[in-house]
This record gives sequence, C-alpha cells and structure tokens, in this order.
Amino acid sequence: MNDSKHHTFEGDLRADGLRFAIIVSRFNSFITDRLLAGAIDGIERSGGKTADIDVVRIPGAWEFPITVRAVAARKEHDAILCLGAVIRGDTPHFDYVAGNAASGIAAASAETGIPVAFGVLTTNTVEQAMDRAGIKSGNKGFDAAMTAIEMANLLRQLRAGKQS
Ligand code: INI
Repeated sequence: MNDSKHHTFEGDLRADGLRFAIIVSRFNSFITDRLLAGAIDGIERSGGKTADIDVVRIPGAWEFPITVRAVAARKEHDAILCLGAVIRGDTPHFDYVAGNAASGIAAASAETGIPVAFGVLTTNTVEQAMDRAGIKSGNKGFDAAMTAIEMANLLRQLRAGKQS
C-alpha cells in the first residue's frame, strides 16, 4: 500500500553493482544445474554482471550451513543464494538433511547479517523437483535470485538509515 504518511522500506530488483555468491550442491546435479542456470539468468537479466557472481560448489545440502558462514566471513558479497535438491525418495535421512539445511541456513543468515535466499528444493519425488527447476512451475533458482536482489537492496536501505 502506498501511504504517503509512512516511509516504506522496500528493496527493488536492480542487481547492477551487487555482488553475489551462489552456493550450489552437486547432489541431484541434474536438478541443481538447472537451478544454477535460472539463478544466473535472473541476476544477469536484472542488470547484474557475470564477474560479480561467484559460484561455490558443495557435495550436498548438509554442507550448506558451514559454507554460508565461510562465504559470509569473506565479506565480499551483498547476498548469498543456496541452491540444492533434497528428494525424499532418495534417502531415509531426508528429514535430517533437509531440516539441517533449512535451519542451518536460517541461523547462518541471521548470525552473519547477510541475506541468504533459500533455493533448496525439498520434494517427495524427482518429478516435483524437475517441475520446480524450470520444467513446469517456474524455476526456484530464478526466484531465489529475485529474493537475493530484493533483500540485498532492502538491507542497504535499512543500514543506510531513513531517507527524507
Ligand atoms: N544431499 C542432497 O543435497 N540431496 C539429497 O537428496 C541427499 N540425499 O538424498 O541423501 C543428500 N545427501 C548428502 C548430504 O547432503 C551430504 O552431502 C552427505 O551426507 C555428506 O555429508
């Protein structure tokens, strides 16, 4: 709502001048490669530069939390994207892997102050994951890029203080 009595903080979707780290897991790479392509497409179509995107590859979703912290500690990026695919059929450990990734990423983002977009698919089937990786219901990598851009711009605004 546009109410002139209130100052509204809201990030826009311009990625020019922003630096991104995309952490992508190799597990289920036939899915995560598509998420990565969608994320890069989203950043570049929003004005981000190829040279301002770092890609960090990890074995699986379990490894996201420690990697987010290591990337954040470099202080070289305005936002981090986590792209992965945890598919229930693959493992009885689904709940551990997916749960650890989700809670660990959230904790790492809150503790480091860097926005982290959660682009980790957690699905019951390969088909559901494919659908969300560009086959049918959009591409969650692209969506994660939009969130990362918006949150990087929002946090810049909030940290700069109130504009008149
Ligand atoms: N990692 C994933 O990213 N997705 C999965 O579906 C998955 N399954 O099914 O097991 C998975 N396991 C690997 C895990 O993330 C770690 O890489 C591994 O346990 C080594 O620490």
